[in-house]
Amino acid sequence: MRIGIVCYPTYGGSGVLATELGKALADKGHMVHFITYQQPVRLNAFHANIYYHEVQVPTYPLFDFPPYESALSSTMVDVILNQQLDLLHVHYAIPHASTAYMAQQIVAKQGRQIPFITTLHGTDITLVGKDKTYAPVVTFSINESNAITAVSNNLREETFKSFPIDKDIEVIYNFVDTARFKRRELPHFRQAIAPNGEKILLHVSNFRKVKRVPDVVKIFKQVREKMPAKLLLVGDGPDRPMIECMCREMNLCDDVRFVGKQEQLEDVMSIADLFILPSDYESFGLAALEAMASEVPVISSNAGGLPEVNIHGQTGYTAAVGDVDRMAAHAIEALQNEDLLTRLRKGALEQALRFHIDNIIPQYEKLYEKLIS
Ligand code: GMT
Repeated sequence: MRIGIVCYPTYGGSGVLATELGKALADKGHMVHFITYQQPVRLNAFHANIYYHEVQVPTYPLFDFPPYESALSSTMVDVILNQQLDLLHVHYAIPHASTAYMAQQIVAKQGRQIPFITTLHGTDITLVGKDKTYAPVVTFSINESNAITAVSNNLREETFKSFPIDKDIEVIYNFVDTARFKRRELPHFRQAIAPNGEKILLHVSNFRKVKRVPDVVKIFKQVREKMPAKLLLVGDGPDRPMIECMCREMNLCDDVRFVGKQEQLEDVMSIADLFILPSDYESFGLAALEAMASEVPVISSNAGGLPEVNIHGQTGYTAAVGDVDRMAAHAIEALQNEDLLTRLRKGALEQALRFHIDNIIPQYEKLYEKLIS
């Protein structure tokens, strides 16, 4: 098949998932065309079946807001017609579903029918999409999608609760490439971060409010009071300066390391003992799944789709949003009991294998085939 993929090319989970999906489809012999405003972060190697079409957004003094959506739709039209695409698969509803609809209408005028699939990822529904400034367009373009998928049952339910959707939404879970995310012994790296054998807690995010990074630091403080430990904070975003300040005030700077955005996430995952994700909401929690594939148990909130991924008592622990004490108690319990930690690590890996890339890609292929036929 000839598949056009549209996503945010940055470090966000939706862009990561879309890029990994495109790479996996290309490995299976499909022709994959990424249509994005910059090279997707994880699209970092040449592949004979992958094409990248950059959306150029010309500026003009009149524009306070350059019309990105028009540029994106026009690029989609160009790629659909010139690369004979069979379908478009857009990730994150805003603005990708409405731009796909527009492109679909334009090529229809030229006698080309092309279906588009919208995959909902989370904040496009639960945060941004609900805003009344966007809601009418989001509702319309989701309903006009030829197929809609959501990355968890929770997100499917949230979508039906928030918008009048008149079609079914298929749940196709996110996946992990377990060949990439697998635990490897990296003694030098571990030694550099935890020179005296300290336990390593890890958090990876875009440092937005929804991630509750202050809770990560509070959990770490309680762990640190009980045992030697280090906290690795990976990623960057608006809350980072506030978190740095918080660490200084809590006198934790010697034990907290901010490493910024990282491409070699699998190495970072490999040296961690626990992954912390106390978010206000996660439709899924892709970073937690990647940690679990690396045999790192997860301490998370029980918000959104997280309990579908992180099974309380088996792959780690969940607690109510903001219940820092409970999350810290679970972290301490696991870190102080080697047998328990080993059991959780095994459980985390077993659960990650259920979301193995080979189990999930055929679900997308089946959906594509149904739409094309
Ligand atoms: O978490 C973010 O803020 C980024 C966001 C995105 O769209 O890039 O992530 C969402 O999609 C991921 C991939 O499907 C999910 O794993 C995340 O849970 C989801 N984030 C939220 O729902 C907050």
